[in-house]
Amino acid sequence: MHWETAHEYEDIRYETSSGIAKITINRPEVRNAFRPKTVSELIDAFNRVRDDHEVGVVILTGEGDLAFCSGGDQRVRGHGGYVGDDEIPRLNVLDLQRQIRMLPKAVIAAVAGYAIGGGHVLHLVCDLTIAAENARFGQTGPRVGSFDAGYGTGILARTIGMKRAKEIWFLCRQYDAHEAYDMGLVNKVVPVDKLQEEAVLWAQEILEKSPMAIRFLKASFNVDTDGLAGLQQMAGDATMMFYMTEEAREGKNAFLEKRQPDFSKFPRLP
Ligand code: 2NE
Repeated sequence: MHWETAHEYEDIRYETSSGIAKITINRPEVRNAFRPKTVSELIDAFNRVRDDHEVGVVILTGEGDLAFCSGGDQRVRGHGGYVGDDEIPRLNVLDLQRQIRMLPKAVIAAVAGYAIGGGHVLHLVCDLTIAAENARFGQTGPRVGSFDAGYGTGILARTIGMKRAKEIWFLCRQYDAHEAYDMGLVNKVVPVDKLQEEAVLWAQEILEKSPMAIRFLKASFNVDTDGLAGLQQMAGDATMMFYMTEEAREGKNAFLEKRQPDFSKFPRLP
């Protein structure tokens, strides 16, 4: 697989190859912890993914074998959020979580090493997770004076069940890749040196499928959890499809031609 750099960033790498985008958190010196800039770059890269017709699947991963992501960079945690060069405290990773959920393309987390704290929530909001044998999962919030009680708890409980989700948050233990697999937290466990290859294989299998079907399925999995925002995503997808029909075009053309629309030829199916 030959990855081409699609855009240059400081804290992440954004590469593409044959319909797949690979986004790598590149701060191995802090186990790929994110600072506000890291998250801003991730948001920018995911926006590019959304607009890129060529890309159908994203692999989100961390640089090196030691960590996928260790959550928010505690060195820049200030009063009210994580503080960047602009000195504004932010929790912009929450925006990124929503963006990953709303992206109308599949996102696969490829996890080697630690997926901890906010890094654990990041893999959780991805559609699928491939774990390396050395992967370790867990939340640390109550130990380090933090919590993510949005997707961090809600999606976790929906993924592995309420009791296990509460255990993870209340005890702050770590779980290895096989325990995570048994809980339904990850889709597959592979040797560390096979992780990226396996993620690409899964991405390629998804790429062979109908993009529209994947888009609607992803939206449907999120629609109840995301409430009206989830419904908006799904309804927007339906509008997009409707715009592609002759029936919708008749409405637009009639308006532009200053005539009554004629919808009589369009069937009212059961
Ligand atoms: C990730 C973990 C378990 C790794 O342990 P280990 O033993 O493999 O490495 P070590 O020595 O702890 O870490 C290596 C270097 O990375 C830094 C460390 O301080 C250390 O630096 P040096 O001593 O070499 O200078 N490092 C690791 N994680 C960091 C982090 N998150 N921020 C800044 N520096 C970090 C172990 O390192 C660990 O437990 N890390 C902390 C995990 C954590 O508590 N994350 C924050 C959770 S809160 C959160 O993410 C969050 C939220 O709850 C709500 C909203 C947004 C974010």
